[in-house]
Amino acid sequence: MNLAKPPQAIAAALSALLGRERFLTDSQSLQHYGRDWTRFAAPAPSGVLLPNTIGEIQAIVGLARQNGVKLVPSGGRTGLSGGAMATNGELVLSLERVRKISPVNQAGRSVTCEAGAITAQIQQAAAKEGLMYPVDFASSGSSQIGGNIATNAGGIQVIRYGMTRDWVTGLKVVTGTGELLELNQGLIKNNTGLDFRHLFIGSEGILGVIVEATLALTDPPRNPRVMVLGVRSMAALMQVLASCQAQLSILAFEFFSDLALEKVTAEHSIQPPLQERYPFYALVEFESTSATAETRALEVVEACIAKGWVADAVLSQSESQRRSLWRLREDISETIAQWTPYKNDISTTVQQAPELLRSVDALVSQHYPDLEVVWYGHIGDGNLHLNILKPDGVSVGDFQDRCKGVSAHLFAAVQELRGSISAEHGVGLLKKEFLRFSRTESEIELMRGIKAQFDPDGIFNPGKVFDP
Ligand code: 2HG
Ligand code: ZN
Repeated sequence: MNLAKPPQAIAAALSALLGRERFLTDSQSLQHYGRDWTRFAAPAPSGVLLPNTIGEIQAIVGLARQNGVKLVPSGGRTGLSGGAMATNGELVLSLERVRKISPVNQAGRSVTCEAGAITAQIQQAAAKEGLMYPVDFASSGSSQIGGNIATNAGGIQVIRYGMTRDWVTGLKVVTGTGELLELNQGLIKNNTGLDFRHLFIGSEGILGVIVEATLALTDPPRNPRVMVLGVRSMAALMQVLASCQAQLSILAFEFFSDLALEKVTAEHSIQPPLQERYPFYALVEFESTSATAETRALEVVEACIAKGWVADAVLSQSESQRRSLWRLREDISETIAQWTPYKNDISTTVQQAPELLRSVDALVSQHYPDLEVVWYGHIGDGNLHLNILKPDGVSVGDFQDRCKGVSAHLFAAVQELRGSISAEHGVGLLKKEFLRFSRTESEIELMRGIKAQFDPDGIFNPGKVFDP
């Protein structure tokens, strides 16, 4: 690893500000804090900063600005596009100590928390008061709310509750000038010109650093139940989605392929959910609000079986069975990480999802006949995760080069459908060379202009999303 050193002048000032225990330069810390969950670039930060307060963050930004030093804001580093990677001598600005969660506001149904608060702890704080923060995903035990907001994280119940953006009612951010902005103050109603909050949500740390957020909360669903359905084709999957949408109170509609199921069941030594194997599985979660809701769900499944769309099904009979069925879907990403997968995270409108599936399927059979391809995702949101597994004996570099060649075809197909090359993981380092498949040159130029307004010296997360 290339061990860059922080410039002398700033090193002395940072030591004075944070002390040696909160300004780390040992190689283990640089490795740990310099990377996220992606494995395609080597971490090479020059130091790691662990501020305790927003005031310290402002002081750090002031020092970085005076000395031309770059900062990479860093949360739980569970991202999948390299947005929190520090690969070029930057200082990592970790939010992990700035993590206070204030008491839940019952009347306002909201909670204010500092950026380093862990997502699951916010969910627990809300649950204690009988409320719910509904943006949920497999990494919620280690992801931090600031990172979720910076990437506008999605997850497994977007079909019902939307993305992170839909739950942020207030933000405090420190911009590239060191100024602290308070955006929307937790207000539900505020029509006073441009809403900068929404520029920071999904900005991937390029405009400044999110330091605090106020989040809206909602009621938890009543009696959620999960069904796993064996499905013979992707076309049938979309018919099942339409039936469930029309007749059930859906909380999630996810899918995974048989190879995804095979990997997860082998990894955890568990039984597959159905007696036989099918090419695809739909995981449907629905709210069972009345005595008739379960009967209605069974009727929907029976009708789908009669039409030939569903081959077999299982319905959770207890909370523990519901959780076990969810693990079949939620554990896929972590299970396949051992194959250093090349990840695609694409979307179209839901109505165009069958077309997306068809064209992606054709490209996969043409370009990857020899490789293991794992399909899964939030198909109820039109979002598909396509993971290509690296075969043994092939270097990460060679594998990535081969997959990137195919990405150009894949993203052209996405562009044709006016979809997105990054539905929920962000652009970061990994997808920036493909950004033009989803955004026009003039839009990217506007983004550069907006960055220059908030971060005139370009100190925040340089080289992420687009080149300067
Ligand atoms: C999921 O939906 C996550 O499980 C991760 O967004 C997807 O690893 C992936 O490709
Ligand atoms: Zn996902």
